[in-house]
Amino acid sequence: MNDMTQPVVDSVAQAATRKRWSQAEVEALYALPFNDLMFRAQSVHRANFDPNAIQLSTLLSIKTGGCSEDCGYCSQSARHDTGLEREKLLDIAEVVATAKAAKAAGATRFCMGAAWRGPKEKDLGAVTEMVREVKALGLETCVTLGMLKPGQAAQLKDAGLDYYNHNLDTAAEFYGQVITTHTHADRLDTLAQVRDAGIHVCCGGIVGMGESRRVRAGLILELANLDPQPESVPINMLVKVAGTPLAQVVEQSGEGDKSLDPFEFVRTIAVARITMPASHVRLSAGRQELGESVQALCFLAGANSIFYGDKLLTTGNPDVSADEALFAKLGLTTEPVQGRRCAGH
Ligand code: SAM
Ligand code: DTB
Ligand code: SF4
Repeated sequence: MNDMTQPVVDSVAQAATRKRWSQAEVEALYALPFNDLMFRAQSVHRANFDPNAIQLSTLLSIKTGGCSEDCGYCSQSARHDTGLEREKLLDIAEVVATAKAAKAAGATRFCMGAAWRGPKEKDLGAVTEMVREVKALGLETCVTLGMLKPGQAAQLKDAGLDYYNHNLDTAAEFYGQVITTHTHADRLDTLAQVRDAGIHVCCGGIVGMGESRRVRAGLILELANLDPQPESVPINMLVKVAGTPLAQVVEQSGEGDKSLDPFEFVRTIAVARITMPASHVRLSAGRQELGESVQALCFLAGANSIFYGDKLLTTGNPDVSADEALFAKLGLTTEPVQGRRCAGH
């Protein structure tokens, strides 16, 4: 591709006007020469956001382990022997103390995760109280509680919830190879309930589970064709947790114990950025394994959010001090709450 200007103009204009992407169009983005893909992603990113500002979300597992579901990647499923201890729902005081510390460290959003198929009514009451108290600290609030029943999203909205995280995780065609205890359609149903309640949607997925590029493109396609598109799109690199079925499958596959090629991960970020121009694309699980250079490529490809804090839910994340050092090296700044820039800046 010699004319470097026209494709960018096309992609920005089309992204602004188009309603639906096709599988072939998303696969064509993946197949671009790496430099062309990065240029297009950068152009879309700069038209929609400050290219040097990163949004920081901190995660806390408020209910760990013992989950009824069989998600093949997850350390918290009761069906996998990962050595993780099942815990009770945390006390509100502990959650608030952790949220205060996250705010002091610079996070603007606090995301509370529970290892549930979905919340029981009694548990939802406790979670809505956590949302109220965390919100009162001046943090944006996010929860990820699994599948919702009618009326539950409205209760969360009333408590002041800003975002609900519920991932499609992988394309519909591959879903049954990863999870059998609920369906891809169930996930879409909860996402619709969240949207209807007026809560911002945080929805993404996982790559590196042994899926093909076609499946990765299918995931991005499904996310980009949600209408409206999710405000936040976490892209997770599989963390291979010992004792989970997927860690075994990936390690025993023809690729030996190799992870997904890092350039394929960067391509996924770039394709997400191009197809979802106004969404925050979050570099999520797997940052420790990616290392500084690949993370820098991800920021260049349009990632503009991270999970910030020494732990994800049950696995490790880069230390806060390591992230501060990386941000300093790259001249990155942190985005204030509601820091999205208007197109055209
Ligand atoms: N139980 C709720 C649910 O499944 O929706 C919320 C918590 S669940 C742990 C949230 C997300 O974390 C999953 O949808 C998946 O995308 C991600 N995740 C979990 N384990 C992971 C792993 N080992 N590697 C990468 N991402 C993972
Ligand atoms: C998301 O997409 N990734 C986060 C958050 N949403 C809840 C969770 C990552 C979990 C990684 C494995 C663990 O720490 O248990
Ligand atoms: Fe349970 Fe969520 Fe883990 Fe699936 S991803 S096993 S639903 S905690």
